[in-house]
Amino acid sequence: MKKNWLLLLTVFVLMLLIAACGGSDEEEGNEEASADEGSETEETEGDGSGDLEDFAEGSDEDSAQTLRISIGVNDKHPEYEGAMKFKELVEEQTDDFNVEVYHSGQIADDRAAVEMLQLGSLEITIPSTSPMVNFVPEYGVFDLPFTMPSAEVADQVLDGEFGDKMMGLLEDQGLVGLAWWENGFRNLTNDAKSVESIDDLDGLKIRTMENDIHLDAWEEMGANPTPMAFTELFSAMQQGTVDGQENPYPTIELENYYEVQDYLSGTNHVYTPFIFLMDKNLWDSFDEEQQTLLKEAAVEAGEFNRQRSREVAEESLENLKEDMEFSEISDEEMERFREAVEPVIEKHKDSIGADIVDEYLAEIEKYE
Ligand code: TK8
Repeated sequence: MKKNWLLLLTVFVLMLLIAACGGSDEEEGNEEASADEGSETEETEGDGSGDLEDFAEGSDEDSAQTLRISIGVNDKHPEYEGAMKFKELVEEQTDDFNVEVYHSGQIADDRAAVEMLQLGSLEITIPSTSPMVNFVPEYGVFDLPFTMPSAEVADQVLDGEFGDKMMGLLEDQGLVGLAWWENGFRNLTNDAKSVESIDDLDGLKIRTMENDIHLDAWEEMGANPTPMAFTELFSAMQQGTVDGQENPYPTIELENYYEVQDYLSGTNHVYTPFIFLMDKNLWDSFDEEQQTLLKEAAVEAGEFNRQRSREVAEESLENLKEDMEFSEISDEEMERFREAVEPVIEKHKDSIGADIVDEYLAEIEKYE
């Protein structure tokens, strides 16, 4: 009798054990499936451009540090091409990092992305310098209208002592600047009328970046400017909240602004750099070899971005002339634009820092 009980008990315990083992196999089955799924998705995308789900996951513990890059423009833009070049250069040289690129402001607009770097919730962003005035007022020097004569002079000023000095100002903000990239020369578009003279700007509602110098400049030129994040711009034009905006030709074409704007004017009123930024705490956590690799990759990818930006700018202007009414601004009219904004340069000299403005203008003259 006792033996039977013992036998029964053993069988019962065994069954329990088998049941427990059977459950875990099942789970294992699931993980493999999802891993397959994950890699499939990754495979299909294959270009490392992540989506928000990937973003939320961040880096997996056991392997490479994930460097997530946030940019505002879309995946057709020369800035996106540059970011993918950076990914390629880094991942071909080391297994320490894997780079994910989030375009079209999926994660945040320029200003919010910089704040995320400061909070340590994002690794890299490459914003225009204009929203950076909200963090480092000296960056307003790049927004002084009609000061930069050409992209080539811009390269020399940015890649020289002045550029290094401006990068040095980022550290107090918990940021590190690794390279200067190109957004480009900005031009005006609108859906109300052709703009060939400063008088045509009268009352035109223009979206500007979140930057007081741009606001003051357009006001001085007679327009009615309103600051807005890039991520809100297309729908604002579609809904008629604004009449127009200003951006380089690649952005106007590749973000399809010609679908909601009829008139394009070759104002070339400001040259806007992009700046490649990283969270300083993260940067300080890397060893010298890793820092050198990332810096060199950011600079090399930046050179590629600049070259592409200039090629695309030429192509975009030709394409846009097909879809929009293009107005060249005459020299004498351009002179009137310049005169109109002179008070703005004077007004903002103090907020930027008179020494910075003088040094910047002297550097431009040196290379012109
Ligand atoms: C994209 C912006 C954009 C800029 C603007 O994030 O806001 O108009 O020219 O390129 O940086």
